[in-house]
Amino acid sequence: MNHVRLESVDSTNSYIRRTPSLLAEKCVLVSAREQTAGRGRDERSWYSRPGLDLTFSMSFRTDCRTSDVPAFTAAAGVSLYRVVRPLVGEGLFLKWPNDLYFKGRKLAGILCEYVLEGDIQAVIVGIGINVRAGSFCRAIAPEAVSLEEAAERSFELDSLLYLISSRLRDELGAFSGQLDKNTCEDWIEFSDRDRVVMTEMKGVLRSGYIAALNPDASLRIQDAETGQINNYRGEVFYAGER
Ligand code: BT5
Repeated sequence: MNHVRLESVDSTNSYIRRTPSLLAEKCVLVSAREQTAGRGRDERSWYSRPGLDLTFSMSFRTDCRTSDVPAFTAAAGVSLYRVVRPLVGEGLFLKWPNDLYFKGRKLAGILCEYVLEGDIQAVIVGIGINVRAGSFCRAIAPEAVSLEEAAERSFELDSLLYLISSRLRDELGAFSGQLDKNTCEDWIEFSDRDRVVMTEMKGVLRSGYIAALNPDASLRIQDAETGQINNYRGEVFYAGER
C-alpha cells in the first residue's frame, strides 16, 4: 500500500479528493503530522494536536455507490474497534454512525466520503484518533479522551498507524457495499446498547433502542413504547440509559 506522509495539510481527506493520481490507486494511505482544517461531518471541525494524534485517510477504489457510504462507515468503525479494543480495557463503544467512545468521551472519529472523478469511483475513509496523553484545546477538552489515557500506557504513532491501516486495508479493501452478518452483529455488540436513542419518523420524535444493523447500514430500531421494530435511515440522537 502506497503511504504518503505529509508534514502539514488542511485535511488528509481533502488532499486525496484533489489528487486524481491517488484516487486512481486501489488503496492508498495519506497521513499528516498536522491538520490545519480537519473536517468532521456536516461542516464540523476535527481538532488534532500536531505530533500527538493520528490523522490519516485511506482511499479505496471501488465499485460502490454513494448510497453505500453508510455501510462503509459502519465497516470502518467495526475494523477500528477490533484493533483498539485489545489495547484498552472495558469501556470502549461505537456510537452511531461513526464515533469511537471510551467511557463517555470521544476517542476517535471517522469521516467517509464518496468521490467520483471521471470514471474513477473511490471511498475515502478519514480517521482521527487522539493518541498521546495531555491536554486538548478548549473546544473539545471536556468530551475528548486519548488512547494513552484509556489504555494507561504509551504509544508510538507510526506503529499504531501501521497496525490500524493494515487492518482497514485487509477488511475494507474488497468491501462490496453490503455488510456481512458478522460485521452487522459485531457492530451491535460493540455499540452502547443500553443507550436510549431518539429518532424522527414521519415528523414524530420517538425513543427506542438500536436492535440490529442491516447489511445496507440502515438500523432496526425497537420503539420504546410499542416494542415494534422499524427500519430507520435518519439521524439518531443518543439520550439517557435504558
Ligand atoms: C467526526 O465527525 O468525528 C469525523 C472526524 C474525522 C477526522 C478525520 S482526521 C483525518 C481525516 N481528515 C479530515 O479532515 N477528517 C478526517 P463528527 O461526528 O461530525 O464529529 C465532529 C465533532 O467531534 C466536533 O464537532 C467536536 O465536537 C468533536 N471533536 C472534534 N475534534 C475532536 C477530538 N480530537 N476529540 C474528540 N472530539 C472531537
